[in-house]
Amino acid sequence: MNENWVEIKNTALKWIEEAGEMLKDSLHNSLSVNTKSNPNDLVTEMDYKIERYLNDQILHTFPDHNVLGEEEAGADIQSTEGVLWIIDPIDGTTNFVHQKFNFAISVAVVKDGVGQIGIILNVMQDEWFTAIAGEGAYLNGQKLASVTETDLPEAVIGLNGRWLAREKRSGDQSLHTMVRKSRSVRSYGSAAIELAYVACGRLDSYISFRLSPWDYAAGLVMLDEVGIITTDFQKRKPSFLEKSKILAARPGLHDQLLHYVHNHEGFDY
Ligand code: 2AM
Ligand code: CA
Ligand code: CA
Ligand code: CA
Repeated sequence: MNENWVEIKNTALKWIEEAGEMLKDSLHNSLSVNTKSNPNDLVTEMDYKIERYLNDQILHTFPDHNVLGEEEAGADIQSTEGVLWIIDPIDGTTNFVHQKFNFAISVAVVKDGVGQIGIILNVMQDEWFTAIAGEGAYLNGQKLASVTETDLPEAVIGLNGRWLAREKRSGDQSLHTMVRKSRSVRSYGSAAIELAYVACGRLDSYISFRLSPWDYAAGLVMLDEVGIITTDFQKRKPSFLEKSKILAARPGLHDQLLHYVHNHEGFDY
């Protein structure tokens, strides 16, 4: 079957717009917040509510598609055969709870293992990052330019301070050296937003030591469209089904950064 990706993207945009309104409305009420793997790993009733809403819309409209989500959807999925939606109902739940700002809905559509659509909505900023494979990436309808090469001394890197603390314990210094040699680092608390920021040039790179497909699937489609190189720390293409380390960077810079992170394979939370 030949899918009409433009039509599917436009349908998804309507659902995501609705979901974004649900999230904005929820900020007026008190939220039930729980922890998952550790005390810093938060989940709210809205994470479940938004994922269920998107899951139900997708399966109602496209009964032969599959859905993989962070909270509940598709926990048994082991293959990217057919059409697979990969969704993160709230990326940046800690921001959602603590800052009520800088959180996103991230939706990707993948067919037979190839990313076709990527949508990231920065909910409170009303910023829509969208991409269809081969058709370019857009920010609020404006086409994003292809990126050019850059070097570490001119680079602003998205990086969570957690990983520097982790390196300190390990005795290694290469990440610290990388930060010192860079122009600056930033940490926004949402992997999807940070990847979108690399796509539109606000960041030159984003690095994370442990992410899941719903954190980066939409970003991958977008970054490919503007010429950003996105791999794990061994320069492999990140998986749509398994956790991965993520190094997204402009050409030239990507190889320079690999040198500083490639020996951090064992790093986790
Ligand atoms: P989340 O908000 O959807 O959980 C925080 O720096 C970024 O890392 C967010 O994009 C967050 O996604 C992601 N992340 C992935 N695994 C995480 C974990 N175990 N705890 C906290 N954040 C996690
Ligand atoms: Ca989470
Ligand atoms: Ca996430
Ligand atoms: Ca999430």
